[in-house]
Amino acid sequence: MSFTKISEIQVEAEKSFRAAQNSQELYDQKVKFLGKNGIFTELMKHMATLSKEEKPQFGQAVNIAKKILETLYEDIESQIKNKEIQERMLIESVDFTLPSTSIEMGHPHPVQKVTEEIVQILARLGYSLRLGPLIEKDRYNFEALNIPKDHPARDMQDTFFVDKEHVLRTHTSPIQIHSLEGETPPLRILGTGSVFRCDSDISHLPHFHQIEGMCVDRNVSMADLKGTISFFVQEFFGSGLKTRFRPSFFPFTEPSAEVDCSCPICKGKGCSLCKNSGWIEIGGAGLINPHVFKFSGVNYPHWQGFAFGFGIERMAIIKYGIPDIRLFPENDLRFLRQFVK
Ligand code: FA5
Repeated sequence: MSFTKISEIQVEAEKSFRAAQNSQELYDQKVKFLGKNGIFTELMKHMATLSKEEKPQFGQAVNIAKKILETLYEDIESQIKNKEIQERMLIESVDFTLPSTSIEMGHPHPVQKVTEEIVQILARLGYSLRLGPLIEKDRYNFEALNIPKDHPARDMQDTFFVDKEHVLRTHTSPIQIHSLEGETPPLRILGTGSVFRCDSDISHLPHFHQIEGMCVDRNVSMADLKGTISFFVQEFFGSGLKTRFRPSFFPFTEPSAEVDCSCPICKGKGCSLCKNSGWIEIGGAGLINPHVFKFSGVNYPHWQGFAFGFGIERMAIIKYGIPDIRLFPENDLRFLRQFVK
């Protein structure tokens, strides 16, 4: 075994390293020449056949060749790895010119949509929005609205009691009282939000939504109330619809009326929604009862007023011909998606 053999193998290894096309091929060549069972390890076995003087020189020559090859390997490896990273980045990089995958956007719930629509219509008549607590003192939900304890009118609204003095508000009318107590007339306010009643069937929910309007000013009459509601009905349901008042009773308004509008589906001709009557009930209204002003310390008859209240789900049912009120809280996307626009 001559020293030339070492340089022959070194040259062959260098050639193989340089010929490698990728890091795996390069690694295979490293194993072949420098590995534990590689050609250089084989070479070292010939040491036994050498003389005492030749042995250290041979060993040193093998080690130098190995060192040179290891350095060369590292250089080529870093070049190949860089090239591979560049190639991978080209393949895997994000192509910003591709069309995006569609992302489904959320949209307002029909109750919110209808609320916003009503608020916008009445804002044009100078009404602005107020909110109130969902848990109300008995005083605000009943007492100050002229519904004393043991008054039969309390049975009109099946109440969820929180404790002896607090209820889940059964209507948005308490917002009237907060406004009368905290603000100075003239007032045009809207109160809206969740209300709760122990009630559940095809047209009643235990948790539903109302919107309430209150106008307090000088010389307010039923004609002003009717004019306001007629304007609203035509703007919300469509022009040409009529409004009618039927005598009714609410302790907080006097006189009181149930408000009907001509059926927006059949335009008054008669259909299943209006039960062939041509009319459909949308809420209650009336002139503010002087007792309510007295309870909240407002100077009556210097100030007078009217109020009206609608069920929001009911307004949506009428406008969109929805067959069952229970669809609103179900959150079935097939139902909700119909209100995207
Ligand atoms: C009231 O709640 C009065 N506060 C409205 C009012 C305000 C009258 C201001 C006068 C002046 P009523 O109980 O009728 O009234 O409810 C009003 C509307 O809420 C009804 O016309 C109906 O559309 C809706 N509503 C009532 N109960 C339910 C229920 N359980 N589920 C869904 N909607 C309901």
